[in-house]
Amino acid sequence: TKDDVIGRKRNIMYFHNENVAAFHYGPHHPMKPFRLAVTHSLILHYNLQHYFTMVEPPPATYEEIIAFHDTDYIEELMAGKWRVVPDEDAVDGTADDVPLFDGVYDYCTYYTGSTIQAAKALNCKWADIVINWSGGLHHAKKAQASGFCYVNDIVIGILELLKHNQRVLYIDIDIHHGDGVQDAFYFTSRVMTASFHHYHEKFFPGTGIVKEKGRSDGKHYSLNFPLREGITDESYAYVFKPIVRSLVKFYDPNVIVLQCGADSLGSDKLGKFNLSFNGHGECIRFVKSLNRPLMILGGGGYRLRNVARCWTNETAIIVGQDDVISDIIPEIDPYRKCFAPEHYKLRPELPHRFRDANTREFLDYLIGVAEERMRKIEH
Ligand code: VJV
Ligand code: CA
Ligand code: ZN
Repeated sequence: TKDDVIGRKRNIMYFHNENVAAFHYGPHHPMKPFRLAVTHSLILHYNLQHYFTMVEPPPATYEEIIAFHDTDYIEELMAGKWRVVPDEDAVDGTADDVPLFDGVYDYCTYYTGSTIQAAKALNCKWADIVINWSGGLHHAKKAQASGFCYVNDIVIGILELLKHNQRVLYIDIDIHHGDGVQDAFYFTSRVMTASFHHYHEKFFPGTGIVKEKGRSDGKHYSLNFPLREGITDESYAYVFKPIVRSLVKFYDPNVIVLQCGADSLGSDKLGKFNLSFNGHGECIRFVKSLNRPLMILGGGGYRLRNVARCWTNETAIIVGQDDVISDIIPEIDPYRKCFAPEHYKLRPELPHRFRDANTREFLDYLIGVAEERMRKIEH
């Protein structure tokens, strides 16, 4: 394909366990696992499965999950009951974010199982690129659920990759800060984390400022790009491309993990950015063009039809079919009615709801700080 100008054709594997889409966080909760069924169906109805090997992986085991998480915490999750923490007033408010719905532990085993098998496929060199749209739950902590995330499949997947790879680069384009992954690897130089996110003191999770740069052996191996609201395709590419290019040059990762949260799109229910399908997809195309073993994960995304559009388009980008497939949603897709308001288009224009508050000076400042840090990590 046109993306593999010098390289050979890249072997792609797609991991999906259909059980993951049947769970429900509860009425009116913004996170809807059903979006994964709509995404998977759209990918199949665009016939993209012709270009990758599709795998239905087993659920993660308890042993695999406790490679990162505390056993006491996981037992709570399995029992479906949070331990009562006396005088912790925060619990009430945040519990709405991470409700203990029916089968919550099983749900975690499905999305995490896919990420683990994806990591193993990269480790064994069965695949050059692996995809798991159900993964990318970047907020879960060692002993605490947070921000719609209970088990951190990304951390568990990276731990698996570290068995065969000296250096893992993690890039996160979800609109929220990838705090759970950053915290897990804050003290090591074997994982470099770079999160691009909206930062505002009132915007969840309230971390991810430039000053968070890693500690001890991990000093300079955490990077944060706290962006202001309304960022456009042009401004985003202006920071993303040079930074990621330098990261690969200076850090020289053996493998890249890319969390592709779709809540950075314009018109997301929780988001505040103005990215289009092309602008978001351009990040995936750019990372792919760097020709390193690559793991593609999902993440946030709260306008169901746009999540399905975004990740279908990005699957097409990965397999090199994005400029070939029709921009009209296939008529045979059983979920086609979901795409009605925008005339069944795959990549409709999205309304710009926020003025771009990211000035050129501010973006240059972010790039400048990051480049200075990156010179310190050269091998
Ligand atoms: O902003 C917060 C925390 C609060 C306390 C809990 N209330 C419900 C909301 C405010 C301070 N949480 C964020 C979490 C965002 C998680 C993003 C996850 C990801 O995309 O990065 C990766 C998958 C938040 N924003 C919006 C909501 N929570 C929200 C939660 C609800 C809700 C409406 C909004 C939970 C239940 C219901 N409505 C019924
Ligand atoms: Ca992010
Ligand atoms: Zn998010």
